[in-house]
Amino acid sequence: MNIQLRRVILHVAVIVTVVISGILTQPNGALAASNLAKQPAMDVNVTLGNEAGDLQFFPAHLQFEPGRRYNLHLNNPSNQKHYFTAKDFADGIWSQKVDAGNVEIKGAIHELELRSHTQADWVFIPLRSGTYSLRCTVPGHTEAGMVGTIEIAG
Ligand SMILES: [Cu+2]
Repeated sequence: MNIQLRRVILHVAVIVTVVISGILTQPNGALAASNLAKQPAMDVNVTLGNEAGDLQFFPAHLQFEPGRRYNLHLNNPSNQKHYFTAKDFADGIWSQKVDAGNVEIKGAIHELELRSHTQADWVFIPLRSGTYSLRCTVPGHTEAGMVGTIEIAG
């Protein structure tokens, strides 16, 4: 066997080994998550308070389906800060990212504070079905009715 042919065979063997080991070491969960993360996001808009100063979420009831990718667009058009606090809900989703201004935050998110006249996009995939409470934790706001429910149905 000449050296050229040996080199070619060695190259092919290395490539085949790399490809096969790549397939074998890819966990199914990671493969599924990466496919889910690429599906188009469904847009959902929530407004925290309003220009008139009402202490409410608009809408106050949100519904999601497990396994679908969402872009929750949060907008605070009011003259004060508000929180989007739903910790149990946050435990039941896979957060892909939060996009806020020029910053993109990746990883688990549990609570967002939106200052006056700011917006943020929360991209996630619900995993566990259930009904979760939502509230604004600014002192007095929950008591004034700035609460809601988030349902992951399915
Ligand atoms: Cu508030």
